[in-house]
Amino acid sequence: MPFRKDFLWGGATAANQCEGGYNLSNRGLANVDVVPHGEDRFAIITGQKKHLAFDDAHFYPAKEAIDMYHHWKEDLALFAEMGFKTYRMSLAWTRIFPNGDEETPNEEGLAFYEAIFLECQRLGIEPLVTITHFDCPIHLIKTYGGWRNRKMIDFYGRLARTIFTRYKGLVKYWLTFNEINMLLHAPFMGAGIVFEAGENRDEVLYHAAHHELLASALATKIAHEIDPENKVGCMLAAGDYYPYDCDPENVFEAQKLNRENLFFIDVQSRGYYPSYKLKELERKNITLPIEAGDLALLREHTVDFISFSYYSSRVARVKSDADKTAGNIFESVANPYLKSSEWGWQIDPKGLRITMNTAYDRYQKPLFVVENGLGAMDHLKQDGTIEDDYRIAYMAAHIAEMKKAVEIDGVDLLGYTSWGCIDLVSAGTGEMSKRYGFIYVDRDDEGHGTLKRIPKKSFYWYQKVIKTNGEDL
Ligand code: BGP
Repeated sequence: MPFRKDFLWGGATAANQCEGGYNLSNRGLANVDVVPHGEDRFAIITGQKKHLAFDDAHFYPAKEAIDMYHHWKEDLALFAEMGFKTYRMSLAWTRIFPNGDEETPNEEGLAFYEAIFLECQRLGIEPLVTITHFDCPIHLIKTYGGWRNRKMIDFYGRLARTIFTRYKGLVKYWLTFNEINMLLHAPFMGAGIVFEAGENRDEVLYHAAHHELLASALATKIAHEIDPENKVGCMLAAGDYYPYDCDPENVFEAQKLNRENLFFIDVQSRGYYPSYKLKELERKNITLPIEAGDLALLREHTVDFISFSYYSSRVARVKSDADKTAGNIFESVANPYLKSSEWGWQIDPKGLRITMNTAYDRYQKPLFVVENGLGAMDHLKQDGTIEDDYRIAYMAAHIAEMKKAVEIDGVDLLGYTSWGCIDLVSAGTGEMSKRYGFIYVDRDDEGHGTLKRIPKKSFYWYQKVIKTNGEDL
């Protein structure tokens, strides 16, 4: 049998994309609440446009989303019906520390997540918790400038200590930062960074990166101190670069882009800054704000496992006149061998196996695929059903390759959580219509709908996959 007996099958969500209840239980505002959908969204997320409308959560996604705040019990019951062994979710930082820098946590927020974890325990579902999934309290952005400021490490450390203590015995698997490498590509989402005119952007980004890497190591340290049973993972937006062809220039370009993308995991897993990055920073005249004890913290508190999202592979080519393709924030050269999703993300199941092998060869630590899936337009038929065969085909092909990575290549894999197991708000578009779920949620891009949950055809397919431990795809 390829997958281990205790393989963690499940699905993944993020607080800001599904919870709603943005002002309930004394929750504070976060960056993710104030990013509009529509034309400015991409520019704001990626730091090309300064965003100043901080005082109002002015769009419905984070305000109400799919209102999991009030539907979580029903949603967990549906996950249990599918047979989930695990559920990946994130905590809204501002529900626990509304401003981010308080001494005392907000009890209502803590109790909200505790109830969810207790229900998971009752249902036999192991929670996999992302401490921050693109969220940063607005107060910390306004007052401290987000992760550019070293003080963020203390605030994050306090959050980590609070949740590890409170949820001891209920949660064992933790991820420190969702897609930590997004910090370099989407700095407002990844690090609460708003650039000032004339700033050296690279310098700001690498200072923020140093702080997040230290915060991740600190959280790992605290997690292990509080409960040696805790397992802490890093989380990367992954997807190997292929050389466009065998032109050595393109082969080298692929190697360069691959390690560039793996930089954060190199530090989180090996415990030190890789030489290629130190040389790059030297060339750019950037000095990392390293203080006494920093390097020891990174060295001594590396992660227990490597987790990543995988949606597509990418292509590297030195000449930049080639066709471009979309992807989660990353733009890449189009691969002529692959088909694309409705949003132009190229579909490459074999790329998952390749990406898994790269990560396992490099780090020799257990892997966890914590995001993968197809964003598509679903159509609710007159009879109330959704026949998402395209999603089933996508997932079956990816799981088949994942299986080969385990069975043939010997990769140690802890589990698989598909992205957006229930329809939720897209991070990229801020809209509902890009759906990933096994469960349809009646809600449209304008926020209309009954919020009714309807299992899709893929719901019953995934149920069978889990039941047969990946044998029947
Ligand atoms: C990842 C994020 C998720 C999720 C996913 C799909 O980068 O971690 O939050 O949203 O991508 O992206 P999108 O929602 O843009 O389709």
